[in-house]
Formats: sequence, C-alpha cells, structure tokens
Amino acid sequence: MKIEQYQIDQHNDSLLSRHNRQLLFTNEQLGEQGIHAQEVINELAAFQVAIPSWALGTGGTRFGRFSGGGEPRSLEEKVEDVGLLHALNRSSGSISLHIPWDIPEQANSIISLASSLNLKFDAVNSNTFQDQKNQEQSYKFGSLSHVDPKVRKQAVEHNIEVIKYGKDLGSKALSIWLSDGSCFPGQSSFVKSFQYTLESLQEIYAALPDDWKVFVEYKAYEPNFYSTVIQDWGSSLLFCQKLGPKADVLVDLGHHLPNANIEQIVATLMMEGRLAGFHFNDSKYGDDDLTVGSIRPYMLFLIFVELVDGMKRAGKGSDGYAWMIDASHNVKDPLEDLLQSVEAILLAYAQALIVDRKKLEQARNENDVVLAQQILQNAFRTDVRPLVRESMRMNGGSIDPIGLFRNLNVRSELMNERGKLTVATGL
Ligand SMILES: [Mn+2]
Repeated sequence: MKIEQYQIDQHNDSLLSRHNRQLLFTNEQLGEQGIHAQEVINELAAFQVAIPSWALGTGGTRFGRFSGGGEPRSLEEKVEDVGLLHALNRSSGSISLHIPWDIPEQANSIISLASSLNLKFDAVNSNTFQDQKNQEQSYKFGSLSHVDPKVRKQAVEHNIEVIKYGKDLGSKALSIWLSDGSCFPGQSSFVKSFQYTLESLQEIYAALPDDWKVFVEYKAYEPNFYSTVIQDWGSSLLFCQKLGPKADVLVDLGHHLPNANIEQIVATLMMEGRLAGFHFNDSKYGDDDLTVGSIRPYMLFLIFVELVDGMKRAGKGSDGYAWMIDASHNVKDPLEDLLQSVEAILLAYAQALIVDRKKLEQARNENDVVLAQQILQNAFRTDVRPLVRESMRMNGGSIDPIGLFRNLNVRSELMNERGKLTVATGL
C-alpha cells in the first residue's frame, strides 16, 4: 500500500482553517516573547527519527505475543511500512536494520525500494544476545566478553559482517548493544570481562570504514541480573575513550536504573563530544519500551533542553546525531504507536527550542531558583502542537498523521494485502 500525495492534501484541506487559526495564535504568543515561530518550525522540519526494523510488528513480553495482523513478512514490507510513516509525518526518513533478523539479501533492490520512498539506511545493529540456528558457538555465557576466545572470535566476526551489510546499504554506523554480564556473584571476573570486551571491540573498531562510527550502548541490567559489562554511561564512555574518535556513547532512555538523571548524563556526554545519539522510548518501571512521552513527558523535555544546548555549543544541527525509536509495544497498532512516538519527540524538541535561554542564564547567575524553574515550565506548558503540525505540513506530510492513517484504513488494507496471521520478525 502507498499513500498518495493527493490523499494527504485532501485531508489537510479539511483541517486547514482550524490549523491556521491555532498556528496564528501560537505564533503571536511566541512573538510576544521574542521567539520567531517559523525558525522553530524549520528546525522541527529538519529533524528525522530513524525507525528500527523490529518495531514494525506487535511486540511481546516473555509471557506472550498478540500479533495484530497485516504485519510485514519481509524486509521489503518493513521498508514499505516505514515509507507509510514517512509519507504521513515526513519525519521518519530512515530505517535501522537489525542483523540477522533482517538481512538485506539483495542490497540494490532494497536500496532502490527505500529511495523510491525517500528513505535512507541508518545505523546497523548487531546481535550477539541470541543464538541463531546452526551457530557454532553459543552466547549463553557471553559473546565479546566470553572466556573462550573462539566465542569472542565468532562474535567479532558477526559484527564485521554486519558492517559489510551496512556498507552495501549506505549506512554509516554500527550500533552495538552488548548483553554480556553475569547472573550470579562469582560467575565472572569484572576485570577480565572488561578487558576481553575491549580487545573484541578493538578488532571491530579496526574493521570500521573511515567514515563510519561505532555506537556503544549501555544498559544497567537484563538479561543478566547481577552484572552487565557495559552497565552505564561511564563504562560506555570508558570503552569509547579507549577505542578512539570513531566510537561514541549511545543513550537508550530505558536502560538506566530508576530515577537516574538522564538529562545530566546527556549534558556531560555532549560536553565531551561523545554523544552518538538516542534510542527513544518511555518507561514506568524498567526497560518497558513504551511509547515515547507516554509516561514522563517532562523528563523528555528536560533531556531535549540539554540536547538543544549541546547542539548549540557544538555548532551542530540535529542531523549530526543518530535519533532512533527503540520501542516494542504489546497492545497498540505498531504503526500508530510509532507515529505517536515521533510526534512526542518533536513536541519535546519544540518545547526545548522555545526556552528563553538568556533569561535562564541570568536566573542561574542570580541563583533565582524560582524563576529558573518558571522559565523551563513556561516552555513546557506552551501548546506547541500547531508548530509540529505545521512542520509536517510544510514538508508535504499530514497535519494529523494518525487521523489520516485511520481515515485511509491503512491497517485493514495491509491485512488484505498480507493476511491476518502475519508475524514480523523481531522480539
Ligand atoms: Mn536500544
């Protein structure tokens, strides 16, 4: 299924007068504060969030999975699904592949399909947290950190193979999330695990093309419940510093211990120039992988306040970082959920862009705690939805992506095309 431009335009026309009234009000409101709404809209229009190939099917938990029907059966259909999202919001212009769940057998035809939908290939993700069929060595007790050099070698070679797939597609980064660790005290040596991992990562680093990066993602716990080799941003940064300038830290919002101050982590990584980018999701308890902004939108906003600051300091645009959604949802239509997540990201970005930074700086210098809080919350409590809608409309997308998705009966069309019992690969 493909969404045609005239369908988007027709739907927008029906909503346009209401949208214009709301936009005018927001523009005036911001204008009174000396903010040019159009500049904010332009920044929003330039912001692109990658969609991972594993988020297009209904997610599950270890207790079960309830597939929704019409899920993509192949990599081609996954690319088509991201094409639908991008047609609607014009902010999801790339796809991030997971190897081996989505191996591009014929790179050229996948590339031409993607470019016909205005999509690019984002970072490629390796997987040494599961054993694959016919795999010689098992990752049960680790991969890059394993005590047996044969297992480490196999895991290193897998990562190098993933780089090769990425090269064929025009990706520019390898993303590594290492689940290695231990479940019980005494099971492994912290120091040896670190050193083996470093040696393995160094071999992978040496295989990176010149214009590539490697993203080192951390996670506090799960699947290991006593220790994780790359458990936090400090460990990740330490690996990156030892590896070299092509290695940067990837922050996944769900990978922290409860109540961690993620915005402070972001500020520190950006200060050091070592933030690779983000995996967005939201959570209530652990790595819940819920829709972005569904539980803690204020935290997301505070993170974006630091991101905007960091980008300004570095003189970089939003295209200088890798933004991706990393979520898996059990009860929603995955495409609608992704539309909600992208919208939540853009809303937080818009709110962060309208923070009065001069006043904030002054309030900080005068230790005016009340005013500092008020400045942030004024921005957070401004209704920026008209700005986000306008940024999508400006790029040719829909003012109301989920409304149009439902209007066009996209899911039932996909079920007609693909069948009701299809299950996408992934978790
Ligand atoms: Mn992640």
